Amino acid sequence: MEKFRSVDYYEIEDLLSEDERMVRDAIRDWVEAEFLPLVAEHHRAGTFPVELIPKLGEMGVFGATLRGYGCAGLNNVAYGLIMQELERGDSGLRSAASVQSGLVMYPISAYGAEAQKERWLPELASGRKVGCFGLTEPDHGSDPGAMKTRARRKGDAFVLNGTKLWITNGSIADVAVIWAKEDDGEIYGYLVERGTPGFSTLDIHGKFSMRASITSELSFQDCHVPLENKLPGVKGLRGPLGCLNQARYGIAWGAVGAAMASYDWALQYAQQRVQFGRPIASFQLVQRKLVWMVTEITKAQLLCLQLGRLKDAGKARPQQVSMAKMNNVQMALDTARMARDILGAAGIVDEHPVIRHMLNLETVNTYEGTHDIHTLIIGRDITGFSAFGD
Ligand code: TGC
Ligand code: FAD
Repeated sequence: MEKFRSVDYYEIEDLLSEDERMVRDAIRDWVEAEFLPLVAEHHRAGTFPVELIPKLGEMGVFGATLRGYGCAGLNNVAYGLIMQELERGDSGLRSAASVQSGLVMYPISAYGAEAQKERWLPELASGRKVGCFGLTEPDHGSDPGAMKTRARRKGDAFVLNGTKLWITNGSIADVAVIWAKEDDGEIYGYLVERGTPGFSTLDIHGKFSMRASITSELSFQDCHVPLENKLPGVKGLRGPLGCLNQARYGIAWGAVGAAMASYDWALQYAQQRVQFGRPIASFQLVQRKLVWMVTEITKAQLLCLQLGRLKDAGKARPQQVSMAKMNNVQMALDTARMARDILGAAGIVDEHPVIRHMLNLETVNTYEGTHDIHTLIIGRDITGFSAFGD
């Protein structure tokens, strides 16, 4: 079957600039030529093609909206289109890019000292170095404000103790952005380098979702981090949550990519698969599913395009990002499940990409704030009442 077509039912193409289209097409071509031939094997093996990371850097994917320090300085719509194309390949590929960009380079750029920016941003932009982001803990996922990880000042170092769980790229990261509480009860960010005594990692196995992505546990046992590795520009939960705005924005676009890939595949399959002497695409119930998918994909495309324009104008609110993440990921998950159904038994094997997208999207629904947490963020915004108890 043809790899990808392009879902554009509402001529959204015309709303993009030539530069935005060029960036998208370059990433799309690369994903088709270099990534798709590898992904099924990595998915089976539960590995990530780490050798592609410098290539992503070369293409300007990492920290693409940042200016200077070797970053591409693209607008947010172009960045979103990159995320869409990477996730048409696999959610794990988009994850690697959004963690590096939104969760590692963004906090260094927004909250870091000049020396930290000069040291890390060019290396991360080029993909010569890899970063990870440690917020979630075994006992604190949706409620990171209650984290247990502690950073205590001792002489010329902060001493970190605690555990971070479910950390993308944890074991391959050269630098980990770790969020911990000091004795004043406030949360601060620290850059912890790989090899720092007291810092160890362990990969999580047995995943049925995000198999082509590395997910790790990070442990800190009396881990001494130099004073100059603290991010000086932020204090409180607003620090990590500010980073999540960036990554959630990328996920809203990425989910559309996974949905487009699933829909494209199901449409072609339905046109070719014959039952009762006719292509299954001719049956009304199959058409209803395909129509639902293309309609919801179109609405999601418009949602994230307008969000990108708002972001470029400096007007996007975190609650609007929550709406796009919540809606688009649910849409993508429903699309992938319907596409899997249209493929019948063929839908359960990895010869077709649909089941891989479907399983990945279970994670995407959960990470970066679960679907229900985003519902409650929007609920708080529109009603003025918090369901979180504050
Ligand atoms: P709350 O009282 O709402 O806020 C505390 C402070 O933070 C500020 N704030 C934000 N700032 C920037 N951006 C946002 N989106 C913000 N949301 C809140 C807020 O103004 C306040 O500031 P200040 O100065 O007044 O103190 O805090 P809360 O404890 O009630 O929590 C609210 C809640 C539940 C919405 C929040 O904790 C939350 O979003 N939970 C979800 C956790 C989450 O998303 N974790 C993601 C971990 S990283 C990850 O999953 C990476 S996956 C990577 C991949 O592979 O792609
Ligand atoms: P919980 O918070 O325990 O939630 C369990 C269920 O309870 C959910 O359905 C949730 O919606 C519901 N719930 C919780 N609170 C409420 C409430 N107040 N009202 C209603 N329902 C509620 N984290 C990082 O820090 N860095 C990473 O790089 C990272 N990468 C990840 C990669 C993968 C593959 C996965 C699976 C997770 C990753 N995470 C990462 C962690 C992720 O952000 C958390 O899993 C997520 O925030 C949810 O936390 P939890 O799993 O502890 O679920």
